[in-house]
Amino acid sequence: MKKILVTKPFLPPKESYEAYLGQIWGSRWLTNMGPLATELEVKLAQHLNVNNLLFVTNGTIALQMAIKALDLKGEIITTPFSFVATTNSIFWEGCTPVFVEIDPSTLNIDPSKIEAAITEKTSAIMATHVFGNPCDVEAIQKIADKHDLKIIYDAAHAFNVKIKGRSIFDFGDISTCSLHATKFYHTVEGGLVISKNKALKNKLEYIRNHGLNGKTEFASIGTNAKNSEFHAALGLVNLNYIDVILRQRKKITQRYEERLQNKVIFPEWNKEATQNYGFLPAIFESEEQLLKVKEFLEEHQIFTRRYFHPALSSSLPYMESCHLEITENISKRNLCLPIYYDLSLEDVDKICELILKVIA
Ligand code: T4K
Repeated sequence: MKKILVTKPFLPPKESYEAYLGQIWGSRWLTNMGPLATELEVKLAQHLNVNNLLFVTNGTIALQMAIKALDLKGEIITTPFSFVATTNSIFWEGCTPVFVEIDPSTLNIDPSKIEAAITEKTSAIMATHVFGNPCDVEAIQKIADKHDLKIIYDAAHAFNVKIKGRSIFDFGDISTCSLHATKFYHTVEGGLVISKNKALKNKLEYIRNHGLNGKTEFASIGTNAKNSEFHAALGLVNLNYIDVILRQRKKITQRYEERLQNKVIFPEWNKEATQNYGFLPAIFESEEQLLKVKEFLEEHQIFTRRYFHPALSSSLPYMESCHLEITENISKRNLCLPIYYDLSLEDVDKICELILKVIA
């Protein structure tokens, strides 16, 4: 029986990558923002139609850099329904995460509950566009303006998504993205930091390179968040496949939706936004039902993932637990089903059939 995992990284034809290897061997420029990393930054900024984009090592350091560049202190309001990197980055930068409930239909932070969590120590809101589904950016911006707070969007899942024709990375003070192998578009390991103005971009550029401004002068504290020519090369090749990957993932998503409609709940997508079909979250009636489905699929060598369970608000050993009813409920019932570029529709049918056998 063949194994089907929740995701499988896209790889282009080997020869297209090898062509870049020739260039790297010729130049002996391997890292420290070489020609390929620089070219990738330019091409990504064009593709996404954003200014002030930086290519970095991964989506986690991108978040840490964002907190550092905005000089955030004290409390940061955030979502408990995300990958642990969102909360970790807040802790890592010496700030305190304050969790706010999610909206059970979109799975994103519920803007109507943010104001009640604001204290005099709050410096920012860090919200995740979960599974690439945009948060209510207008409502969040209004709250931030009223209380003079910064906004960081963890857009790790949201590459290529647009809201009313505008890149999702264009909202908030800084948006970050993950270009990890498991993502819709990837550079093996990689991340992006997109900031709203040139001054912030300059600051982030220094931070990315040890705080150096030029060769000997230090502009600020810094870290090493530079990515390599090898990663950039794969990014350059993969950029040519975005449209075909998107088309294929859309077909797969639609097939799941057709087969499973009225049997599971799919999160409500932001009506003004496009999708990238990066994940296939399905919410089951109960945790018990989800576990039965998961186990049955595993018996057939099909592996799903409980992104994001357990909820961050009740599971981190370095943080006091808090009980958030809606988040915990969703977190127990959400299962991410397999989706990747070369998953066949026949396999999707088979997965759905098995699921229906359990829940019908
Ligand atoms: N913010 C959010 C909201 C995020 O979701 C993430 C990362 C970040 C920030 C941080 O970004 P990065 O620092 O990672 O750039 C995975 C990814 O490692 C992680 O990037 C991602 N989110 C998270 C949602 O998922 P795991 O621990 O679930 O990955 P793993 O190794 O279990 O892989 C998942 C599946 O993919 C497996 O079934 C096997 C398959 N796989 C994986 C890899 C790495 C392959 O077939 N080939 C591979 O090379 O975290």
